Amino acid sequence: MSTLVIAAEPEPIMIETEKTAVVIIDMQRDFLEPGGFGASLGNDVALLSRAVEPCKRLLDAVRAQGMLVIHTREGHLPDLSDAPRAKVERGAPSLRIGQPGPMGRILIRGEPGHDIIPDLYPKADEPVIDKPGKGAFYATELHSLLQRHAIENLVVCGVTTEVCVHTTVREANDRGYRCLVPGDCCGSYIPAFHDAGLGMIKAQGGIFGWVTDSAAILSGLHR
Ligand code: TIU
Repeated sequence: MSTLVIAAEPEPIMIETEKTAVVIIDMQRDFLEPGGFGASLGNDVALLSRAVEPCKRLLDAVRAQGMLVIHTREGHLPDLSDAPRAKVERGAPSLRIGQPGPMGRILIRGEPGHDIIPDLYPKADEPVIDKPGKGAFYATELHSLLQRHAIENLVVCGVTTEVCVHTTVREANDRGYRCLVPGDCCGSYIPAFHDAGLGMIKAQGGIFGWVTDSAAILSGLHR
């Protein structure tokens, strides 16, 4: 077991690699590519692409260490039985969840748009958590999976910073996990919300967790 000290705000954090999982939130074509759910809500999806390379570098490094890597995907069953009406009713009617788009039905499990982008594709042995909500703990097996692996710390990456990353960090914090968020491995359609989201995590002595960047984690891993 190796113990890492990672430079972070509000203070450095010490983590044991075997008790730490890297969770990559929703790096799906539906959020990062034109014609998907993110675009249907009126967003410029190109803003998310800057998180891809840092995530890739981090994944390469943590995979080499044998750390647990978990991916999540937001999406719904084809019959929409797990999609609340309040969620489906958002956005222009022709572009709502379940409607056909260039990458298949929007935000529906099994459709091309629901898949993870090729650059960050999960390895065969990495768990993929399908989630109907914004948080990765709501209505999923994530907590029991982490408990089975005796995980105490999460490195949370992905999109979007203030929506699914933030909701997941809040859920994880209430369940007792220490959350470390590398800001350059996260992205938002709204840059000010990205900054504010990271600010909220580390404020008040780290009320939800720690904020760092991929370079600090890589340097902690290689020290
Ligand atoms: N709209 C938006 O910013 N995000 C989402 O709907 N889902 C995730 O963040 N994955």
